[in-house]
Amino acid sequence: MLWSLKKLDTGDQEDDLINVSYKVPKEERYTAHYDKNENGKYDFPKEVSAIDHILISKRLESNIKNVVIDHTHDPTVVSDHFPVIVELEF
Ligand SMILES: [Ca+2]
Repeated sequence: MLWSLKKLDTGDQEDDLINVSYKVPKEERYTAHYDKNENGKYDFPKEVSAIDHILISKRLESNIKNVVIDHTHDPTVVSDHFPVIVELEF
């Protein structure tokens, strides 16, 4: 399981589960903000990390239509997490 969470660069993973984040461009693979310097501001990119994941069965990999991490809100105002969204097509 931990292997799936750490290996984000390829869908060719050795586990039964696929971390869908490999479909997101590297520069967009962050899911959370932590105000490390406690200044109340969103200091990108020093204060972001990838701690939220969606793992799916390898059997569903061919059904992935799109994966996005929604960074449209200000994490100091709303949630400090950015949602991971996977769209599957059947
Ligand atoms: Ca800050």
